[in-house]
Order: sequence, then structure tokens, then C-alpha cells
Amino acid sequence: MRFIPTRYHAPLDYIVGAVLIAAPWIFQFSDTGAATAVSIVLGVGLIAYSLFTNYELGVWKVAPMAVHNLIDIVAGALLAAGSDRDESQMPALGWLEQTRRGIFERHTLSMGAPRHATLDVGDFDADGDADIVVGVMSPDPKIRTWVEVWENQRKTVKR
Ligand SMILES: [Ca+2]
Repeated sequence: MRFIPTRYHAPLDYIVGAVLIAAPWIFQFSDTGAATAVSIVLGVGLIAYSLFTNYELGVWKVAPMAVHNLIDIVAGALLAAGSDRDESQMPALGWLEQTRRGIFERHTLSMGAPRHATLDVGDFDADGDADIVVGVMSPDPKIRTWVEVWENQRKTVKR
């Protein structure tokens, strides 16, 4: 069974590889040496074995796709094994408020393991300001919530 055709899988590998290399700075965990090293090594590794994969964007096309997929599974398991950082102290949901043109203020709305698989913004309580709704995905059976709505309780200045 093939979930993602290789014509999409190949560009995704290079994009994900680049994101993994930059992730410690994008997601602000670069102060954690082990997590930073794992992310960079997996990103560089992903790009490296993609170059050797026999698919659309492979350069040396020596490794069959089955081997590539096996390495993907092992790399994913390594990444999912977690970091040495206490996840309860990590921001799980943040809001960047534009206070002036090009100037953003960061607000952390919740802490803990990131488990929000999706997010949307809308005026869910019809009071004229933006609220947030997030989808929740967690392997923890104690978490039974599928959707969380974050109602904007800040008084907005109407113009
Ligand atoms: Ca609202």
C-alpha cells in the first residue's frame, strides 16, 4: 500500500529535512543540546538518504523506495521518542499579536506537550473579535477532548 505517491514524497523529504535542521530555532529549543543534535542529524540524514533514493528527486538512485521507507520509520520513531526537555514547561499553543505593523507580541496560551493537530481562527461567539479553535490529537487516553475553543476575552477597541 502506498500512502503518498513518490512524486509528492520526494519534495516533502527535502522540505522536511530543511525544517528539521531549522526546527531548534523555529520552535525555540536550540538551548537543549540533545534535542538540537537529534533534529539536525535527522534533517541532514533525511536529505542525505533522499539523495540516494531511487525516486523522482534522487540524485544517485541506488536505494530502493522500500529501504527509504524503512529509514523513514526508524527516523520517525527516534523523533517521536521525545527529547530530554520537560514537556510540561514547553509552550503548546501560542498567539502572536500584531501590536503595530510588523511588530508582534508573543502570548503563550497553554503549556505542555504540543497536541494540537489543527487550528483555525474565527469569531465563534459572535462578539466581534477573533477566537481560536484547535483540534486535539494525543496518544494519552486520559485526554478525551477533541476540540478546544479559546474565546478571546480581551476588550477590543472598535474603530
Ligand atoms: Ca469572538
